[in-house]
Amino acid sequence: MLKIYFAGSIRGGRTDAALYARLIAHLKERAVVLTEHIGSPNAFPTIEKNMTDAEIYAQDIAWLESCDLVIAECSTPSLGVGYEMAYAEKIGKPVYIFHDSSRGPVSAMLTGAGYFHIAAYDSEQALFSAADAVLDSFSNR
Ligand code: 6K6
Repeated sequence: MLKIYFAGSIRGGRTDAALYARLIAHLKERAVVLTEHIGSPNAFPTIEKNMTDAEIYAQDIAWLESCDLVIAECSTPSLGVGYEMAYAEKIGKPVYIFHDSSRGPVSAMLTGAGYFHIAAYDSEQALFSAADAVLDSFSNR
């Protein structure tokens, strides 16, 4: 089964945590999501009390190395998500970035890189459909 590394903001802000959870549940109908915890309803820092930062980093890098693709929801800017996307680019993993069109463009470092697949969405249904199209393209490979 396809292995997805889902990236979303944690310390950058949990405004979109419920959206991450719904998108992760949708993706899990067809794929394995390695990073299910990103949708945890608990607010930072409650969710972090069981792991050191070094353990979090090591686990996430191992998951990035083993995934088939990265899907990042970038409506809430996050330093960690930016780092993960740059790391994924360096190791050649496909990266699909989704963001809410009403909340402004994503960083020029992403749009300007020429590497990332970037799509703005204007409704949750449009986001799910765009994610489905990504999964379709992988299942046809
Ligand atoms: C447990 C449950 C939810 O969160 C935790 C512990 N914290 C983290 N666990 C796993 N990955 C993390 C954690 N904190 C940050 N990350 C990684 O960085 C995730 O893969 C996110 O995509 C990204 C978020 O970065 P920040 O800068 O917004 O925290």
